[in-house]
Amino acid sequence: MPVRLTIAGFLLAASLAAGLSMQSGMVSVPAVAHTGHTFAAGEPGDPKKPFRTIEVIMTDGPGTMTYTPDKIEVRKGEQIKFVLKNTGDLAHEFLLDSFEANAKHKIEMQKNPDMEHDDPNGKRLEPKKSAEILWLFSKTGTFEFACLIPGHYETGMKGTVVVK
Ligand SMILES: [Cu+2]
Repeated sequence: MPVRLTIAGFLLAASLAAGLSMQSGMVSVPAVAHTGHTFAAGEPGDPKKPFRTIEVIMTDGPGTMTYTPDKIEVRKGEQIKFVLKNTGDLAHEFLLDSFEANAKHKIEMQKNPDMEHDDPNGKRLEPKKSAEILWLFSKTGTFEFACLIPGHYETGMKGTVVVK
């Protein structure tokens, strides 16, 4: 993708300008985040403000992959701390976004299945790991959380948040 190469080239140039040495031959170019990423579902929360905690269990079994719960309702302006627990045997993700953005992102993930997520609105969890996301639902609408590791969404790893 020419855009990514351009950004990577820019970052490399920036690193060099910042005085990083190439002598080791191990200069690491920072991974380029998903291009055009927006927070359709609201914005990162403020830990100093009140929040409600919702635990979301991610798991897998023979022919099934699920989130529990898979339907969540919140009020506009409410902050939710998602406590994510992967109790399955496979890695899973929780990516909170619009349906459209998740669908687009899913196509990217098919090309790059090992894409790591550690964003304000999304985490990738190895088996038996947990993580938290504090989120402010500042807009009404119906949003989606999804696991976009190839095959997982189709197997059932999707859920909705309705913001009223
Ligand atoms: Cu998954």
